[in-house]
Amino acid sequence: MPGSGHRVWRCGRFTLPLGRVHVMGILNVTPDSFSDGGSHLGVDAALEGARRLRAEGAGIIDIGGESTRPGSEPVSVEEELERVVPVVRALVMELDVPVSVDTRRAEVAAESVAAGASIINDVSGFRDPAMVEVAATTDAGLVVMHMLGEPKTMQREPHYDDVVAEVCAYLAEQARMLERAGVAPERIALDPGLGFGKTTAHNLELLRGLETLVALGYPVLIGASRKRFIGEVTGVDVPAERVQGSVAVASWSALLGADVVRVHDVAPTREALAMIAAIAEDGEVSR
Ligand code: HH2
Repeated sequence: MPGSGHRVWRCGRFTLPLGRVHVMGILNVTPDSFSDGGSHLGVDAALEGARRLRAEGAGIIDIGGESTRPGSEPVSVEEELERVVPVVRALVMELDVPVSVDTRRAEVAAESVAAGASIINDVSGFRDPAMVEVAATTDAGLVVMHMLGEPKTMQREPHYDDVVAEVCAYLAEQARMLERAGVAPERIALDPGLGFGKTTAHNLELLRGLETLVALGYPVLIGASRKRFIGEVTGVDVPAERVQGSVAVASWSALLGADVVRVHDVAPTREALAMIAAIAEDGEVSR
């Protein structure tokens, strides 16, 4: 796979070597994922989900307490804190794996890091100065994602003159801004935000042009798993059945130099990546 050399992604107490692809397993603690029940039931169900992801070989677990699907309404900070922080705390106690928190809220990010999370995954790309402050005052790894507008409105006729150039320019500028705020560059990973204010054609163009993003020199994360554009290409309507299309995108991304893939279906993704690694003869077949 193209050149990550001996670079690393620093995420709190974890230093992730680049040059092999890390699988980030998705653990959504939103009510639509784990139906009704109080917060205790939420923690138990989340722990069980995390154990399963880990057993399948996830190297990072990403916890999200707010749905960012197109058209979704934001939840209150209090509710997000209640959903996410106890799960972070429980997971960090039980599993020796970097825990990532998928949030746009500075309070949620700060409390999650205090509870042991190692990565802040911000789908709004650290636009909020309070988020930048949290980034600068912790040592967590950061995922800086590109999103056009807000989840509620982002799919209303998104337009770009050159989607690859615009997304890369935005991410490079956000990375520079974080570095100016005092964040070490080895902590920063970039994500083009597939499906976040992008048509199917935009998503495909971003994947085709992935090397331009990789060339910026930061670790690159790709989150395509089960997304609508995969359904549009493959004709598979049910998100949970979009496994093959999702694995294809993860494989393509790995070949073009992505460092992390964020997925629901960890086991099949790992199998595909192991096969690619074996063919590439980099000696890391057991990833
Ligand atoms: N996609 C989703 C959520 N978080 N984070 C990053 N860095 N990159 C992504 O592509 C990304 C993300 C949306 O997917 P999902 O978790 O399946 O849905 P929801 O946000 O509704 O929980």
